[in-house]
Amino acid sequence: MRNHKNHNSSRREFLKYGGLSAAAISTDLTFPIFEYLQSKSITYADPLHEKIISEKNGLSILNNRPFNAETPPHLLDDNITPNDRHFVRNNGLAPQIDPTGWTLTVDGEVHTPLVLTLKQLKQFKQYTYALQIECGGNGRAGFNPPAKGNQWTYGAIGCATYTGVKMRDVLHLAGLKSSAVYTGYYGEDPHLSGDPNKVSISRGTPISKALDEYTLIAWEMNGQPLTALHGFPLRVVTPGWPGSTSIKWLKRIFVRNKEHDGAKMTGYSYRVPRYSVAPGSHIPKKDMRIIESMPVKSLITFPKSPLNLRNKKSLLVRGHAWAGDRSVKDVHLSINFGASWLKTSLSAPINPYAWQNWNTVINFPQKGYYEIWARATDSAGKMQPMVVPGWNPKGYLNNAMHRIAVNVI
Ligand SMILES: Nc1nc2c(c(=O)[nH]1)N[C@H]1C(S)=C(S)[C@@H](COP(=O)(O)O)O[C@H]1N2
Ligand SMILES: [Mo]
Repeated sequence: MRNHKNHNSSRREFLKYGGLSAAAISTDLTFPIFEYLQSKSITYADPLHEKIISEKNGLSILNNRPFNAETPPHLLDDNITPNDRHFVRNNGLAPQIDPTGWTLTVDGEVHTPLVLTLKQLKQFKQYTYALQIECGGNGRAGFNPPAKGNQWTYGAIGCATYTGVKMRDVLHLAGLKSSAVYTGYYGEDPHLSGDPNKVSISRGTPISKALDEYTLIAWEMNGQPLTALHGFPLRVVTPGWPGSTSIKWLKRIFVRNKEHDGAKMTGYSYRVPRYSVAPGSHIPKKDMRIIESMPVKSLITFPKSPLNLRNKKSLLVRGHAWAGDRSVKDVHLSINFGASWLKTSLSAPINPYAWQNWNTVINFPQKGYYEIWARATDSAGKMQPMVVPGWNPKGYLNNAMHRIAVNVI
C-alpha cells in the first residue's frame, strides 16, 4: 500500500508538502484492500481553516489553499446532498461578501447591457431544482502517469437543490445579438497571489447550454442562502457539465462572439484529446477539445467500504447514478469481478439533471471476500468502464466503476 503510515506521520507529510500531498489514509483494516476502496480521513493542516472544516462534516481535505475537499462515498448516501456534505472546489480564495449593493452585470453581445441588483434578479420567475455538480477532475487520482492537481477519488460530486432564476430569462431580457455564441462568467474570488488583476478562473459554455432550462443563476442551496464556500451571494449552476462552468460569487456574465478565453478556458485546462492517446503522451494543443457533458457514472453509498458481514449472507446495497446531459437507463452490480451482473431497481430523476437513486439486495453464495462493482448505463447505451478510461494530461473524466469491499464471515 502506497500510504502505509500512521496518522501522525501522514500529518507531518501533509505539512511538509504544504497541503499538496494526498490526505492521510487510515490503515486500520481488518483485511487487505487497495487504498481506493477505503475512505480517507481528514487532515488538518492550517488552524485558520478550522471554521471552514467545521462547516464540512467528515469531508477529506485535499488542499487548504485553495480550499478543496471531497466527500467520502458513504457520506453521499442522502438523496439530496446536505450543504455540509457537498464537496468544495476552489481555485482562488473564498471571499466573504457583503451583499449590500451587490450587482450582477450582463454585457458583451447583448442589445441591452444589464446591471441587476439582487432584488431585481429575484423578480424573475424563481425555480428550485435538484441539480448535480461534478468536478471535471473527479477520479483524477486513478490516472497513471498521474496528473497534477487535486487528487480527487470519488467524492467531487453532489446533488443539492438550488433556487434561483433561469439564465435564459436573464439573457433574454438583455437580448442576445445574433453574434452571441458563448458565455464568459466572472466571480469575485481573489486570485491565490492576492493580485487584484489576476483571475483564478473564468469559464463559460456555448450559448445553447446557457439557454438550457435547467441552467440557473442561484442564491439558495437546499433552502439556505449559499454559504461563502459555495458562492454567496450568487452562482451559476450548469448541471451535467464540468463543475468549473458553475461559477461561484457570480459578478458578471460576459456574452462572447467567440469561445470564451478567460482563465482556465484555454490551453490544456478542462480539455481532453480529440482522439485516444497512449498514457503519458504529449498532445499538441490544437488536438485538445473542451469538455462539455460529463460521462455516465455511479457511486455505491451504502454500505461503507470495507464491510465485515457477520452471520448474514444478504445485504442491501444502494447509491446514485448520473450521466451529464443524459439520463441513466440502468445500474448493474457484480459481486464476481464482472463475470455476471445483477440489475438494480433504479428511480427516475426528480427532475432532469438530478442524480438517480438505485438499490438492490445482494445474496452472497458463501463466505469469502467480495467486491461489489457498480456499472451505470446512460440513455444512449454508454456504460462505465471497469478501468480508467482515456488517459489525458490533466486527469479529467475518469468514470471508472466504483468498487467496495465486503468480507462475508
Ligand atoms: N468563482 C469561482 N467559481 C468556481 C470555482 C472557483 O474556483 N471560483 N471553482 C469551480 C469548480 S472547478 C468546481 S468543480 C465547482 C465546485 O462547486 P462547489 O465548490 O460548490 O462544489 O465550482 C466552480 N466554480
Ligand atoms: Mo472542478
